[in-house]
Amino acid sequence: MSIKENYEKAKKDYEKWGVDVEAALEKLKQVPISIHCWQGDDVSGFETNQQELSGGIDVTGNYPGKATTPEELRSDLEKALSLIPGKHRVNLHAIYGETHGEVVERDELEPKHFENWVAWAKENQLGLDFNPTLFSHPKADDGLTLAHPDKEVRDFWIRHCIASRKIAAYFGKELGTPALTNIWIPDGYKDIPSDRLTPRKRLKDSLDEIFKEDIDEKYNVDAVESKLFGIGSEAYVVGSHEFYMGYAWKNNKLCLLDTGHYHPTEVVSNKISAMLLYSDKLALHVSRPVRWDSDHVVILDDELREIGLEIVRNDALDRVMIGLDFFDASINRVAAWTIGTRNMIKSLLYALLTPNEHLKQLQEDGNFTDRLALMEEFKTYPFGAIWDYYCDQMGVPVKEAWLDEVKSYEEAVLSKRQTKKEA
Ligand code: RNT
Ligand code: ZN
Repeated sequence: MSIKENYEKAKKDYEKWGVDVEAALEKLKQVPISIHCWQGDDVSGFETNQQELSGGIDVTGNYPGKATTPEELRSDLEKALSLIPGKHRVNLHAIYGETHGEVVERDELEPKHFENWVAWAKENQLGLDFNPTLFSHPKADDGLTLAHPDKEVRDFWIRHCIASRKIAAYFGKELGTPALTNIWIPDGYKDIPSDRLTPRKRLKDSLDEIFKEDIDEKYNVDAVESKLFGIGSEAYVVGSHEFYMGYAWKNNKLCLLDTGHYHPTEVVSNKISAMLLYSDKLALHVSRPVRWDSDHVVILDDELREIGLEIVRNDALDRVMIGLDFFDASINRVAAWTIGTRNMIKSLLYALLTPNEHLKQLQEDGNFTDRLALMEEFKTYPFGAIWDYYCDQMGVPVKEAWLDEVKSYEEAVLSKRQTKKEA
């Protein structure tokens, strides 16, 4: 049977439950995923005086062929994007600026250092998002930045964050779609603090300074990302969930929830509906923690499906800014992007093909038997046939065919990089 025939047959199964499959695919096409550039080079960036990765995050693995120049990274991203259905966004970090051999301090970064990215985004019809980089830097070596006791250090990072928001506004203006600027800082302590409040007061003040600079939300939208612990900040993180949730809601900023930043049995899927009751928008870093905040490549597991369902069944596709955040250096990096992003999209499709209204009604009626029975049965509905058809329609490889393309790319491009380096 052809892809189309399989699709037509599968469609009937879903239509029996009142699911409009065509409308679901139309909706799915409109949802941009913000793809993080940093999977392509293990969060290295292109700073002239490049520092080792710090901030309590870690990338493990040494799969050959990582991007070491902006051209390589963009080429790898293009490859991945050609294997992912839909129009998406690329999420940059400040360390990905291009200063052409010049040392430019982070508080002096300007839009011009990102003009190649913008030109590329225009060519590829992509939106861009942004992050100030408050790690991998001598001024972050003691694990404190915006909450640092030394005002000079704080001021440096405040200036960097303001510079970043301006760069993001430039993206927004040039590309006609607002950039999301997400502030994440590593600040915390390895061991039990004797004072939890003072650093939090300082972080609050620093954020106030950063956001004093008024930037049109047509061009830039701000988010803040919390965390539970990091390597070296096991006992205490200044920017905890409650800290940023309070800050965001009081100051009209977006809360960004990273799926690896909560207690092991605490899930982001259960937070979405609660948070959307009190704020218009929410941002996500979809990641996969394995025993810790390990940032494994996103797979189609229960939690990813539940996240997709929560976004779709609450009609929040335009209220939740979906971004990805994983970095695995032990596998082909283009494959990592492709796997993770295709899975994110699959979870949304799965949710769009679920008869959510019917299931909601069962719950209202107290019919928990049918609720459980149907939710389980829908798991083995012919979802794959609809997904294949969607990929085909969107002009990207069907099923695992994308893997051959990654392998050819590895042979033709990535493996040459390795040889070049060894030579
Ligand atoms: C770290 C945060 C943060 C980073 C990126 C590189 O725990 O998740 O979002 O992963 O900024
Ligand atoms: Zn994150």
